[in-house]
Amino acid sequence: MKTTLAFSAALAAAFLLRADYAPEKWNLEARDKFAAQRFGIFIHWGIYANYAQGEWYQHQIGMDSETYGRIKDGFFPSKFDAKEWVRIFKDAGAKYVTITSRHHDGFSLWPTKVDDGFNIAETPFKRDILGELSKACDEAGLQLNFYYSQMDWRRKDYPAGSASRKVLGNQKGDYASYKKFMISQIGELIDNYHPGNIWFDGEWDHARCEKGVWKRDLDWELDDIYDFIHSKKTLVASNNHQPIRAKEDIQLFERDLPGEGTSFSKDQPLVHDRPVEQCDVIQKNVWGYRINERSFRTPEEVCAMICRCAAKDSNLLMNIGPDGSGRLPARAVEVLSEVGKWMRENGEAIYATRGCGLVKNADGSETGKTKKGDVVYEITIPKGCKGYPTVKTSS
Ligand code: JFZ
Repeated sequence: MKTTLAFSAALAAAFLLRADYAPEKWNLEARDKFAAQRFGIFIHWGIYANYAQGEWYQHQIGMDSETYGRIKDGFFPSKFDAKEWVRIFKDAGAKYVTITSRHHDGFSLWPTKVDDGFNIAETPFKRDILGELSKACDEAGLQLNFYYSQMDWRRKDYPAGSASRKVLGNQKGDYASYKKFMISQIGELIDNYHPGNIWFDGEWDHARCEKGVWKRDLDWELDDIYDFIHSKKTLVASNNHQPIRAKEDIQLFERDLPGEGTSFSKDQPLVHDRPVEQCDVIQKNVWGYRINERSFRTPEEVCAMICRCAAKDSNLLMNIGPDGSGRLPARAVEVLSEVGKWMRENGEAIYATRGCGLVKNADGSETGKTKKGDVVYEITIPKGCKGYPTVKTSS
């Protein structure tokens, strides 16, 4: 049994890596630059913030897009201040920001020219949120990246899959048309705001893993989309929970330490020939703003997460969901500020290091190791994150 499993894993790996594709020099450099950043802030924001029930609200209550979308006419986040957000992120020690340019509800946070008006320009707010954020990030020296949902709960040309069927019914769609639309939007995003990566999510609407075998009911023709993005010197990542493909530049793990396979990543072998990023939530159970979600992680916990990721040779992308007025939840801001203090003291053990492993000790504490040149950093995370991680240096 063991031999068979190992054998099929080797076959699968050979299949995934066989493609006659070799990343170009700019690409390898961009991957290195990304990996060195180690800590980023994820932002889930859209008109769903006004419902204040998380980003899956439309789906949860099975609302049709026409009804759901009416809330766009009241989207006026008067407190949105890109400079202030970026100041808070930078002060926390983050080196990049990844924001939902368009989530599953299909609403675009920039004045896209290629949709039917379901975007920020068609709200009373009108301002180009991604444009303002991109400018603020540039000024502060942070890299901006874009989450982009492949699944869509609104468009008529999107072919309904296992998750979207609840709102779309058995809509057949027209994938050729939908693909053209995605490529046009991604072209706009890259040309207008030069993101470091496009962070896909939603491919899993058309894939599932049964006893180790992947079943897919739509050919997304990802090679075409990935080649297009690469032609514009931008990296590709996908939160598809699947084994990584040759043309994906960053391996993503959702709410799971890379390689542990404890929950979402159970069917995702860690490859580690490319940068790795774990995304997770600061408000423990939701990505978009939810008014009654108060279970915030403590600063000690967030620092421990950064350390665990670094020891596992991975970035951490920590999510925050701003509210409908454009404010970051107050508790999240407090937590980030404390994380920033720790990062200013200890960032040397995190940024631009390589991870050398993480172990759990008998007393419940954890020890992680990172390395930069000849210097080894030994990081101790107290049991239950009761205090901040401590760092010892040796060479
Ligand atoms: C996805 C989104 O649905 C969620 O809203 C958030 O944006 C998160 C970062 O990504 O979550 C997933 C991703 C993959 C699966 C389910 C939810 N999956 O493979 O079943």
